[in-house]
Amino acid sequence: MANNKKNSLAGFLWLWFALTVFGVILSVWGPGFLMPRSMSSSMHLTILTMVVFSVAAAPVAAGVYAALAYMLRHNVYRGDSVPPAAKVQTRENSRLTIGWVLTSTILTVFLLVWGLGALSVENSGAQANPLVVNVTGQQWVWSFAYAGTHVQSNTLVLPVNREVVFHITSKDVTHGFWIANMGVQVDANDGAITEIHTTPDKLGNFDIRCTQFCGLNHAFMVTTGQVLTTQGFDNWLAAQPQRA
Ligand SMILES: [Cu+2]
Repeated sequence: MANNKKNSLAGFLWLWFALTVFGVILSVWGPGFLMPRSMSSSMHLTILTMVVFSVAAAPVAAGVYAALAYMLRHNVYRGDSVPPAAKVQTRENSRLTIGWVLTSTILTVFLLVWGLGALSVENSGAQANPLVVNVTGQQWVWSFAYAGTHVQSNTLVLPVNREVVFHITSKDVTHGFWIANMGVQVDANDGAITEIHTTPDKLGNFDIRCTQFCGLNHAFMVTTGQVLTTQGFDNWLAAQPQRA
């Protein structure tokens, strides 16, 4: 009987361990094929945050699934004998209580500190000489005006490795300015200018979508963007028609 109890608890612990390893592997590998390709500093940080949070959550989720499997395996309602783990007193077991309160506290404080740190990195001031792009949403197009020039475009072209500051507004209802590849998402509101910044660091194409339901053609409020080399960007800018 004692041996049986031991085996049964060992099975639970092994399952917990195995599911934790699976969860950690999934957390580290998952973003590579589940998330859009990272093209900016903000998106690198977003993905890193997701990996760290998922790894921290893996043993917790694994514990829940292992406990569920354990209970199903030793089904008291089916008439099996009461499983050893179900006999563990929880309410008056101070060691167990201290253990889970302490673990939960450490985990949540860690997530809070990480989250605040990541937020302050994102909110830190702009670097010297950023590119300023004035973004306007209206039903149902995006337009991008490059500050200091008379260039206005319906596609967003950016130079690589230079910080870009977006000043975002709307001419009508609330829209949502979202560049998935850059980890940039913020509402575009009529009568207000919202600022968000990032530094593109990969060449290539990306999509820009509206994330606030803004009327009939909301689903089609999509445009494309491109990150070019500094020289490529300068050439593109010089080739654009100047609008007064
Ligand atoms: Cu919209």
